[in-house]
Amino acid sequence: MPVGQGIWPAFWMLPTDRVYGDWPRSGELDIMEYLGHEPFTTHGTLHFGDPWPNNASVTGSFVNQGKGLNEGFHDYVLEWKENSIKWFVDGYLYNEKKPSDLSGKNWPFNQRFHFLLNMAVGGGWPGNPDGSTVFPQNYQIDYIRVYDLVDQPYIVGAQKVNQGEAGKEYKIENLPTNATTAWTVPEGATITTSSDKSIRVTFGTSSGAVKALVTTPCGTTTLEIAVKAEGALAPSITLEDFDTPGKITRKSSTGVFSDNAPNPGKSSINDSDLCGKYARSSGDQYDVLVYTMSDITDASQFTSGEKKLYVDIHTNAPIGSTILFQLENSNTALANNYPTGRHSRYQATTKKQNEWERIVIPYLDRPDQSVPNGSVNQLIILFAPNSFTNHTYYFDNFQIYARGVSTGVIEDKLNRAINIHPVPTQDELTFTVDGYKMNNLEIFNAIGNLVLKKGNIQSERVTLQVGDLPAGQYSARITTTNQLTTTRKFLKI
Ligand SMILES: [Ca+2]
Repeated sequence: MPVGQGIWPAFWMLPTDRVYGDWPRSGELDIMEYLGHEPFTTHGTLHFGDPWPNNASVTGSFVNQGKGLNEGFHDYVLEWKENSIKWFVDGYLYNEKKPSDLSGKNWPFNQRFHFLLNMAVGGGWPGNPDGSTVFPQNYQIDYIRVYDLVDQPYIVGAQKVNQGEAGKEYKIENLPTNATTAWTVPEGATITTSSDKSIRVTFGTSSGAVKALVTTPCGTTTLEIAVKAEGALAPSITLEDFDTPGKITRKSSTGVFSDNAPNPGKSSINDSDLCGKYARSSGDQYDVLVYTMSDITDASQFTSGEKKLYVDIHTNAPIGSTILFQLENSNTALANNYPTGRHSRYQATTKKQNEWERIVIPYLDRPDQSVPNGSVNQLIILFAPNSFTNHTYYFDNFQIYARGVSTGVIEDKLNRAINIHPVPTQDELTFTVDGYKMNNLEIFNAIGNLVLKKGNIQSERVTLQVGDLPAGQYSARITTTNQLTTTRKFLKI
C-alpha cells in the first residue's frame, strides 16, 4: 500500500447489468479501501439503497495491530455467496454482511459484478494531500485471483492481548481434513497446547504475528493475525475525586448536583469522605450533566482502548441502569443539533444497587466523525438517558486509565510540552520539549526493538536522522534530565 495524506487506493466492484437501476440501487461492493493517513486500517463496504441523498452503506473495518498495511504485501479476500459476503485480511475474517444487515433495503448483490482497481488522490473521504504527502506513491498488486468457492480456511483469535496473558486460543475454521498446520507465535510467547486446528498461547511482552502455515496436497497457505501485546491499564489522571481540587469544571446540569456530598456508604471500593451527588430530573428524558475539560488531548486514544474512563458509582437506580459519557467539542455541539460536535460516546450499565462499584466505561460509537481528535473540551454525563426516572447517583474517583503508565499526571504534562516534526517523516525528525531538558531519546520499532538511541542530550531540542529506518510506525521514548519519561508514536515513510 502507498502511504500519506490524501492517498486513497481501492479494489472494488460495480454491477455489470444494473438489474435494479443506477447507483446505488444495483449495489457497489468495496473489497478493499484504504486511506493513506491511516495506514493500519482497511475497510470493506456495501453500498445500496435509494439514489443520493438517500443512499446507504454498511462498512466493516480492520485494524492491523502494530504494523502498517503499507509494510509488505497482504491478502485482501472477499468471499461471495448468495446472500452472504465476507471480508478477510491475511486469512482473518473481519466483516460479514447478509441481506438482514441492509435495514430492509433490497440486496442487489446476487447479480454479475466486475472489478475496478484505482488509486485516487484527494476526494471527500481522505481529504486532499498536504505538505506531508510524498510523491510518487505506489499501489502494488501482485495478483488478482478468482476461485470457485470452497469454504477457505481462516484464522480466528484476539488481535489485542495483555502482556503476559495466558491461554489465548487461536483456531482455524474450515480447515481441510487432510491439512497439517505449522504454528508460529511472537517473540517471548509460548504455545501451551497445539493441534492442526488450534493452539493456546501465553504471551510475553512483545507484539507480533500469530501465524498458521497450512499445508494440504493442493499447496500451502499462510493465515496470520498481527497481535498487539498491551501493557495493563493503570490510573493515569484523576479528573475529579471531590476531596481534592478537580481537573474538570462543571458547567451546567439538568438535575440537582452537590459536589461535597458525604460518602453514602464507605467500602473497600471507595472509603473517601466526599463524593458527587446527582439527583436526576424525572421531567427530562435526556438529563445531562456538563463538564468542561482540557485533559484529553487525543481522543482517539479512548476510541482505540489505549485509554479508558473509570468511575465509582453508588445509586438507588435498579441494576442495569445505563450511564452514558460523551466527549464533545463545545464550539460545535449544541443542545439541539445531535450528532454534530459529539466526538465519541462511552456507555456502561450498573451491576449493583445502593453500594459502591467501580465501573469502566467502554467505547460505544463515534456519532460525528468530523470532530478532530484534538478538539475535545467537554464531557457530558447522561444518567439513564431516554427515561423519565428520578434516581440519585453518587459518583467519585473519575479517572483516566492508560496502558503501562503509573505517573500519568507528570507524563501528561510532559506530553503536552513535546513537539515532534515533521510527522510523518522521511529523513529527519526534530524533538522540542518546552520547559524540560531531554537526556535520552530512544526509538523503538513496531515490535518493540530499540533501533536508534541518542544519550546525554542536555537540551530542549534535538534532531535525529531517521532516513535509514524502514518505513513504519515507531515509538519515541523521551527521558528528561529530571527523570520523567514518556512515549510518543510517529510514522516514518
Ligand atoms: Ca472522593
